[in-house]
Amino acid sequence: MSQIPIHTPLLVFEPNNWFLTGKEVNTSLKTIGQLKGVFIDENSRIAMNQDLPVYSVQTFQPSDDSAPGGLSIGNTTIYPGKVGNEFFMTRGHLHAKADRTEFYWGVNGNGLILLMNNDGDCRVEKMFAGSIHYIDRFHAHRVVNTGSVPLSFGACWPSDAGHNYEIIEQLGFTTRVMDSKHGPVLI
Ligand code: M6P
Ligand code: ZN
Repeated sequence: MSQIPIHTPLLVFEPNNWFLTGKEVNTSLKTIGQLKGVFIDENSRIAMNQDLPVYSVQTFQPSDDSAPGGLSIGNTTIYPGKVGNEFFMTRGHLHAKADRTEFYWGVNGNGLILLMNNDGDCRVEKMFAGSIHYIDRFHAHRVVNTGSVPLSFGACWPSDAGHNYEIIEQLGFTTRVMDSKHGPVLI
């Protein structure tokens, strides 16, 4: 018999419900009430059920390793829905250390990722199960669920990247994704 132990993995990505399970996975929910100022139609947002979930975020940072070289992994699920005519989406952020990059990959559903550079130019890519997206340095990033089922995506980023939400709160994304008679449109 081998003396070398075989360990169970730290984390499991459940293929049936797109949920990360593991001892130190942190799970949080963003509700309509927590997303003040994120959507263009603030009156519609205020009129909605403030406890309605918009998206859940799961993150795992091995041993709290935020020293350079460490990686974190996450899983985000954006529920289908709209505020006014604007599709549910993440807040979006730039990294606090803005030269840090990230990968996102689509796991379920359909949507768009917005990648905005310092000049406010937005690159928009389709997100779907199997799509892979490279978030380059100095690019703010946000994901929009344009479909009728939950949009789940994975993410992997340097643990020391941090989140800068202020810049998005002040300047916003130059591109928004709205529903229309003809389907999703970019404005
Ligand atoms: C991904 C990662 C996380 C991020 C989450 C939700 O899982 O990029 O770092 O927190 O998406 O995005 P946001 O923080 O912009 O709401
Ligand atoms: Zn990021």
